[in-house]
Amino acid sequence: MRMMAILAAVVGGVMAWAMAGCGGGDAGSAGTQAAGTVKIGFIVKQPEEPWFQREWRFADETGAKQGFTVIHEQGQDGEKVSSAIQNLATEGAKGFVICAPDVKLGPAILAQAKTYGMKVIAVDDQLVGPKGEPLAGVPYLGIEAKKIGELVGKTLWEQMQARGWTAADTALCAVTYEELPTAKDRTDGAIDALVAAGLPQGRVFKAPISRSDQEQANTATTNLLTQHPGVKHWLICGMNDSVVMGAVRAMEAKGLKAGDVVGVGINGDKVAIDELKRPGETGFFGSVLLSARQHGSDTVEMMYKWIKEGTEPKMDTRTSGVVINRANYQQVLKEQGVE
Ligand code: FCA
Repeated sequence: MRMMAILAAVVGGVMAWAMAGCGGGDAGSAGTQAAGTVKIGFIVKQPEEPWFQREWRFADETGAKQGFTVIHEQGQDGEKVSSAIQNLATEGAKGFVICAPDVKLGPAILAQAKTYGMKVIAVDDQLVGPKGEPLAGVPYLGIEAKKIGELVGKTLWEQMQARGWTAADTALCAVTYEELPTAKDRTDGAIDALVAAGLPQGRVFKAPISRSDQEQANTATTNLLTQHPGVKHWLICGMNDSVVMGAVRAMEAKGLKAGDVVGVGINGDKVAIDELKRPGETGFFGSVLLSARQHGSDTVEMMYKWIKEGTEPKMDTRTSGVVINRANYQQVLKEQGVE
């Protein structure tokens, strides 16, 4: 009986979900190809973010090399994701890679994909089931979030030591987004590494946000600064470059000097690179450069083999990152073939 009720709720939810998508999508196809060519969708939660544009670019390149078409779709919210999936079905796509706007949409996304016989791979943000567990049957490629966060923490600690700052004068502003597991793992990693190195837990202050967004990070940090006016030097961590940049800008606006702020982002995307290129002082120290190439390229390649040869992708793939700063970013970007 209980099972039936759950089933009815799920089916009802899926129908409402699919109906919400009747408006159609806004595809940006990567060129016209011969009939019979495999088409793969690539849905991203924040198309305006440089990280996702990089992923798209590498996915396109791999498609062009291997002879399949990548269709870009925007999925900023549940309705848009649903429209995107419907649009992909109309275009004849056999599967899609997705970074969803909310990982809890996982079951609805999978159910809708199944109605069209499409395969799903999650990238960056792992889709979850009803209890927050990784969604079964959906391969995932993401970052080693905890380790990358630890690398941020280690870098912040090194900078704190290099500047001779004491724990009494210094605090960590951790811009947290704890509803998203990959974001929580990143900031937890940074906090753990700093505390393990010697920063007292009492010097860790969280500025919570509810989406990866520079504006939100800016507001949350401004509020935090108001609560802790006595802190002389700030360390900053967050889930990515945009978020850390939002915090850095909030500190600048409060009149903190660049020399009293060390922010380390994650992604190594345009937001970070533009800041590293800027002449003069800024509190944005560096970033952990991730491999957008692996994320964009490997996911579509895995999908292509899955569709074409029936080769099931590895269920869980994690990628690593390297620290970039003003001194090494040009060299590292060149080595990695970015920009
Ligand atoms: C998340 C973030 C992106 C990037 C990616 C690997 O989706 O929103 O900025 O860090 O993970």
